[in-house]
Amino acid sequence: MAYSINHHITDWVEKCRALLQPDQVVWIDGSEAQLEQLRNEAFLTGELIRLNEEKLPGCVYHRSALNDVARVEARTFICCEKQEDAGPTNNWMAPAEMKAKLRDIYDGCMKGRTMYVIPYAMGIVGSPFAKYGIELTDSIYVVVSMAIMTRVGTEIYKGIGESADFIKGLHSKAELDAEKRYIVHFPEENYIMSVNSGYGGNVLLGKKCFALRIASVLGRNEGWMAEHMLILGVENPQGEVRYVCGAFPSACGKTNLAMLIPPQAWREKGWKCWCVGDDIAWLRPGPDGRLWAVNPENGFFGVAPGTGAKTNPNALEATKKNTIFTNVVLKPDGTVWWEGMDKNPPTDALNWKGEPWDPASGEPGAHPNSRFTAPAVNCPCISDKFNDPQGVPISAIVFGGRRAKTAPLVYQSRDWGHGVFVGSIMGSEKTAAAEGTVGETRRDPMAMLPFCGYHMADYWQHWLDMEKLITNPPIICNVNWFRTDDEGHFLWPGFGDNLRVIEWVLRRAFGEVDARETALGYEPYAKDIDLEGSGVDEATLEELLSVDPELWRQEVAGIREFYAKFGDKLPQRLRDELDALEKRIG
Ligand code: GTP
Ligand code: SPV
Ligand code: MN
Repeated sequence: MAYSINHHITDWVEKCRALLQPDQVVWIDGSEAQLEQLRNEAFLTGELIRLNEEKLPGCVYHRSALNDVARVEARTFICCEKQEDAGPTNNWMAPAEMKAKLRDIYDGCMKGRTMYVIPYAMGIVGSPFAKYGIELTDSIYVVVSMAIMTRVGTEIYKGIGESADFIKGLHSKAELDAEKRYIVHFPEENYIMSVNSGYGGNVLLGKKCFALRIASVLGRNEGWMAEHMLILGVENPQGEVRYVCGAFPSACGKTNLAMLIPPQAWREKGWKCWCVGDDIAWLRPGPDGRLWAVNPENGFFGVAPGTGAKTNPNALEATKKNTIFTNVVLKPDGTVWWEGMDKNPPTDALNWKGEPWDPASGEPGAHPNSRFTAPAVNCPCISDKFNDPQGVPISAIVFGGRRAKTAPLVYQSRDWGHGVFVGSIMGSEKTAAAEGTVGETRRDPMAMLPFCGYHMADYWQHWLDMEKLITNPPIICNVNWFRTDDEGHFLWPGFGDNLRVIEWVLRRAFGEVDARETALGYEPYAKDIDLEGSGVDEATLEELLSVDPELWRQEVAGIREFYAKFGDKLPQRLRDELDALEKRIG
C-alpha cells in the first residue's frame, strides 16, 4: 500500500528517540505477521505467556507489576496553561514545569530497549468522525493490546495526510517506579505522556487518555461529546432496533449491560440485544436533529472477575480467541480462570502474582481488577452497525451507579436540562463496604470524574449548550440495579433482567407508556414493568421504586457540598434544579 509518513510525525518521533534513546525504532504496520513476531519475542522474555492453542487459540497471558494493577487517579494530570481550566476535580501542574519533570524521567529510559511507533485510529478510518493517534511505547504488551483495542495500521497515515492533526502519545514503562508514575494530558497540544506504568488505562493511550480526556476537550470545541458510555441496541419482536447509551462509573456494569441477553421468555417472543460499545461513546448531533453515537474503540477491556456463563456469556465467548488476559489465574493446562467464571476454582494453578494458589486459602486468585482484552468482532451480539461510520441514533441515555437505598430502580428526568442535572448528581457507593452497610458515596458526575479533560462545571455547561444542537434529543433517565434489602441482598436480579427496565425507558422515549410524576421526575407504574419470570414480586418492585424523603434530604445536602467546589462556574440551571428538587422533596 502506498503511503507516506509526514514530517510532523517523523520529526516528533526523532525528537522522542533522541531523548529516550532506544536501541532501535520499530514502525508498527498492523500486519498479523509483525504482531506474531512481537508476541514470539515477548514469549522469550516472559512479558507474555503463550496459552493453550487448542482451547484458547491466539490468546496470551500477561502479569503486570504488583504495584501496577489499575489506573492511578492521584498521578493523572491535566496540564493546561491556566489551572482554572482544569477545574477542582483534576490534578494540575503548569505544562512547562511538568514537561521539565517528565524530561528528566524520560531521559535515556529506553536504553537497551525498542521503541515501537503505533499508528492508530479511534473510530472508522476515513470517516469524518474518526480521530488519529500515534503512540510511542517500549512495551510489546501495549502494542498487542492497542492492536485489539483500536484500529492500527498504515492506512492511518493516509487519514492524517500532510496535517499535524493527530494525537501524540508517549509511553515508557521506564522503571515501573510508582513514585515517578505520571499520566499526563496536555489538551492544548493534543499530547499525552505516560511513564512508569504498564497497565490498562494508564498506557493504552487511545482509551481513557485520548478517547475521553483529550476528546472531551475536542468535543467541547467542536460541538460534540466524548462520554464514558456503553451503547446498546434493543431489537423488539417487530424487528425495530432502538439504541440507548449508558454511563455508569468504572466497575458498575457497563460491559454487562452492553452485552445483555434478554430473559428467556423475552427471547422466545423475539427480543434481541446488540452491543455497539461497552465503555466509550462519541456523540454528535446529526442532520436529523437526533444524537448519533459511535464507539471509537475496536475491542473490550473488560473486568474479568464476575464474568461468567450465567452473568455475561457473550463477554465470556468473546474471550475464547485472540484475547489477552491480564492478572487472572493461570491454570496448568494453559487456560485461565477468575472468581465468578464458574464454581470450580482450579487446583495446581498460579494466582495473578504467579504464586502457587490454593483456592481454599480464602485469597482471591485473580486480581479484582484483572481484565480481558478481546476483539469486538468476537462478541456474539456485536451490532451490525458496529463499523457504521455514522453510528447509531440514540433514543435514551441512562445514568446509574451503585446505590443501596437512595436511588429507585429507574426514573426519567423532566427534560434535557433536568437530565443534565441528574447526570451531574450521579454517585456510587464503595463496593468493598461490609455486608448490609451503606457505603460512602463518591460523586461521579456522568461517570466522568476521572476522565473529564477540563473544568467539570464547563463540561456541564457544554452538556446544557448541546440542547440547542439536538432538536430531537434522547430522554435522560437514571437507573439503579443495586438496591438492597436490610440484609444487604440485591432486590433486583440485574443482568439480563435489566432489559425489563430498559424497555420501559425506550417506550417512554417513544411516548408509548404513561408514568407518574414524583419528586425526582417520572417513575413507572408498577404494572408497566414486566415481571414475568423475573422472580420479583410486585411488592418488591414497589420497594425498588420507592423514594425515602429523609435519604433524599441527606442527598441534597451532599450534592450542595459537592456543587460548592465549583463556585461561580456552576451553571445556574443546575443550582435551580437542586433548589427545585429540595422543594419537591419537602
Ligand atoms: P469498567 O470496565 O471498569 O468501566 O466497568 P464496567 O462498568 O464495564 O462494569 P462491568 O460490566 O464489568 O461490571 C462490574 C461488576 O458489576 C461485575 O462484578 C458485575 O458482575 C457487576 N454487575 C454488572 N451488572 C450488574 C447487575 O445488573 N446487577 C448486579 N448485582 N451486579 C452487576
Ligand atoms: C475503567 O476504569 O473505567 C476502565 C478500565 O474501563 S481502564 O481502561 O484501565 O480505565
Ligand atoms: Mn470504563
